[in-house]
Amino acid sequence: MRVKFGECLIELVRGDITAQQVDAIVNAANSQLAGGGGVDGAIHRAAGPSVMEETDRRYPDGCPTGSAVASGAGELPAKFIFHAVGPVWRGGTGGEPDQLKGAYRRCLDLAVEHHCESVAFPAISTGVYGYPMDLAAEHSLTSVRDYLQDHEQPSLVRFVLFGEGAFGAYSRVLEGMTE
Ligand code: AR6
Repeated sequence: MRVKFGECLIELVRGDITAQQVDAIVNAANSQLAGGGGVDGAIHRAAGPSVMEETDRRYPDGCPTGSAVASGAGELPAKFIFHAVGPVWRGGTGGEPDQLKGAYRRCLDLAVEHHCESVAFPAISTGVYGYPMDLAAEHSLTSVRDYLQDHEQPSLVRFVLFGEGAFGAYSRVLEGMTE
């Protein structure tokens, strides 16, 4: 599914984020940038050890929740990896929506700074971090749409969704944005 906002496109696909042919892929990292399971594990396995070496060297203090940092992409087809730290879901009253939106916005700023025309995101925080899928779809798509309407770049933002549930939730929200 694809929807245009001005000159920019938001696209939803099902699949594995490590296989994406885009300028930058986004990792769902933790604030220590210590690696882990889920998307993080898959990205580091596919990219090889140079990525962790680089993040250890450049970001010894990690990355705060709601933000992101950039590295090279090792053996992946992308040019960059943006390591985004989404919030752990604690019921929604601890600022989780603002933190999730902030993580997406910071990645889009990094994309612009690094001259990336295309960026692929996973559904940050919806795995181990427990963010409810419907709310994550609404908050992340709203954040990206607002950014594209304000900045008119990057040209392509692709959400790479792992399961049927994630794809359905994001599709419903994106469809609602076209009405
Ligand atoms: N491609 C696309 N999506 C994926 C992939 C993949 N290869 N693998 C899983 N997903 P998660 P979080 C989906 O847990 O909730 C790590 O240990 C998955 O189904 O990867 O932000 C980190 O080190 C889910 O919908 O990230 C952190 O400690 C979504 O990606 C912590 O998990 C995100 O799930 C971050 O947790």
